[in-house]
Amino acid sequence: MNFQRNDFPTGFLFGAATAAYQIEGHQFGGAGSTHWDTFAAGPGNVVRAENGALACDHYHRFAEDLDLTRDAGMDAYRFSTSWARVMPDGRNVNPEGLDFYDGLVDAMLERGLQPFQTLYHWELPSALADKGGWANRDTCAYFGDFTDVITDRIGDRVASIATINEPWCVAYLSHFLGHHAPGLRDIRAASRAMHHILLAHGTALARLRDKGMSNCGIVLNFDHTEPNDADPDATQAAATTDAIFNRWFIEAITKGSYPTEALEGFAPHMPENWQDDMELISQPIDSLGVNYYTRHMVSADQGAVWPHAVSEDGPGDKTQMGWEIYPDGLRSFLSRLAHDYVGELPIYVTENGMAWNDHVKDGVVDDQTRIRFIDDHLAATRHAITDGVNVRGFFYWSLLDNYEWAFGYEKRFGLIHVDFETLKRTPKASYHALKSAIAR
Ligand code: IFM
Repeated sequence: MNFQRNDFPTGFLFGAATAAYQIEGHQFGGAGSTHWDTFAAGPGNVVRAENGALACDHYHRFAEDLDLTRDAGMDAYRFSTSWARVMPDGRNVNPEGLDFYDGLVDAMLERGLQPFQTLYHWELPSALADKGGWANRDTCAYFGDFTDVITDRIGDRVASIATINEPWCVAYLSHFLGHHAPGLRDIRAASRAMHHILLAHGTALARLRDKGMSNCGIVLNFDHTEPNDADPDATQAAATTDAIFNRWFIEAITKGSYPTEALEGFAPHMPENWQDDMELISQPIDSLGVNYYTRHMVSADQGAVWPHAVSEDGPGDKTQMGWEIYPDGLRSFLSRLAHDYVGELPIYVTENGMAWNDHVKDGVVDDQTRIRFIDDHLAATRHAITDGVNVRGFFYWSLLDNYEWAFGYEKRFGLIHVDFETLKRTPKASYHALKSAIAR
């Protein structure tokens, strides 16, 4: 890598991120069925109908995984606490689930890793999905109850709590585009989910404030969006796409409003009196998590219904996901967020990474493309810091190869290779390169 730890401000955190369902093994420890289990069981939804039942078996191997995180010289570890593990039916507590996270947090602290918790990284208990999931307003209050339960157990030891991971994926990708659980293509359900996921954030944040927590935020994903050509309709389509993907959540949280371009489509289907929730949604946060992966080019499709837009991957080199590698987009978002929305508020890059078709050969995974990827995105982060943006840390996605949702186990994002037959962990060349760069 072309940087060293001291190229970043003192106290800048380097870490890796994971999420519960993608690594733990949901069949263990009394966790309840989630809407991902049922989505995966439906034909054509997930590659080979794979699910998170075993995943990386982190449930039994977390000590080894955290040893590897510590040995890489990392400062922090981003993880999520599965609602369905802690409350299998979404309402009643599973003591084993609480014990697991209690031990996990202690194991991080024993290794000198700051625990960065995310409350919801997509494991909606099936019992709540049956009642309408995120289209149902009641789910927000239930999420508040889950927040209370898990925070009462581990809140005294976590460095940071993010309420929701990537609300765009929870709401739009899952209820409008149908690519993630629950796999709906329904504008009414999508409009409600777009609002309710923010109401859940606001509800959880209020519960956390009641407990005196002052290390709270949310993790949003951003996708660099540009018009594909000079056609004014393409410019409009790109603006609408940007409003849905990049502005809806951050504007609600920081300004208490939704962008007009997005409301044009959603307003007729929104829950009644949604405006009354905006005060709760826009309570101040303590930090913002930014997930960034790629750029999309947008063309107009006036023959189609709203949002009259078609997105395609940008023209540059692609990852195994087919996503364009576009580090400038990260710099641009960090600056845009500071300038337009959060000012001096601490920002963490909570996810950035790439999938590649990695193989172990003679005990080695030589992932040079990932080394360049990380280097270039950390350079973009450094540029943003030089531009005056208050970026406090960077978490690579992901520590381990894992369950990549609708793509099953096929896409490998990890710094550490996982053989899904034997579950053997093999640190990749990128793990070793990052370790050398961030060594003290
Ligand atoms: O694997 C996901 C993660 O769960 C959320 N952010 C994007 C990653 C890569 O697709």
